[in-house]
Amino acid sequence: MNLRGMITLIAAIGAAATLAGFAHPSQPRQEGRRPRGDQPRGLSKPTMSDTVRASMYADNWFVMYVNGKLVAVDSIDFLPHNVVSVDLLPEYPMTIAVLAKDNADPMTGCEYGRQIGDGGFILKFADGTVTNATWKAKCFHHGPIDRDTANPKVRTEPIPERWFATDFDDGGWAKATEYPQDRIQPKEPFFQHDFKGATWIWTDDLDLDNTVVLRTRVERADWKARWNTKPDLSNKDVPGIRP
Ligand SMILES: [Ca+2]
Ligand SMILES: [Ca+2]
Repeated sequence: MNLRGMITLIAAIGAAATLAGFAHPSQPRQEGRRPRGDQPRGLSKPTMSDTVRASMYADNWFVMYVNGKLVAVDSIDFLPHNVVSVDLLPEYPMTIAVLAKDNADPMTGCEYGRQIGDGGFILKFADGTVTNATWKAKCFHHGPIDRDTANPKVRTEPIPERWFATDFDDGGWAKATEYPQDRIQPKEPFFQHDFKGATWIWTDDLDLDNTVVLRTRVERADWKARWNTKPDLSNKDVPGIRP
């Protein structure tokens, strides 16, 4: 090949490369791809290795807030009994607030007509947090009073507006009562999850206290977030989701 032929060949290769889209580094290789270099230096993001798995089982239903934010709702109101597992990005100190309900008619406190049902709640986080008697517990719906199913009456107390808040004062509340597993008799899903070290809790009346709030605060004095990013989004504008 003479010089002229060589120049023609090089020009042809260049034109083909341009058409293929990878000869000009200024062109994005993929449309819509975020160009590099616009992330602040020193940005550290949380990853799944920073999260902990949380597992909860309620007889019969619960809603859970962590650090004032709604993080889990039992997806099944009544039966079958189920375990709810979610991934949490923990930050300490960590306030956990659970509102749990037994299956009980609000007017009578009974279920299946004139039956008295029992409650129960258990929780384990992969960071070692478990339910036990260090938790606080308070009843907001009790009945049927004196186990009188023939003439059932209930006693109620309004649930405080900010029962889930980190700064809510539960100092006057009693400690939770622990219950042995054979008193609760959990169903099969319980045994398919890791609740080792956790204890069933409720108020001191597993049968008649039908709506309870359970709270605790987990301290980790030496804990520091590995990440330095904060959410830019706000979900406080979603009605019914977060206060
Ligand atoms: Ca009950
Ligand atoms: Ca029940």
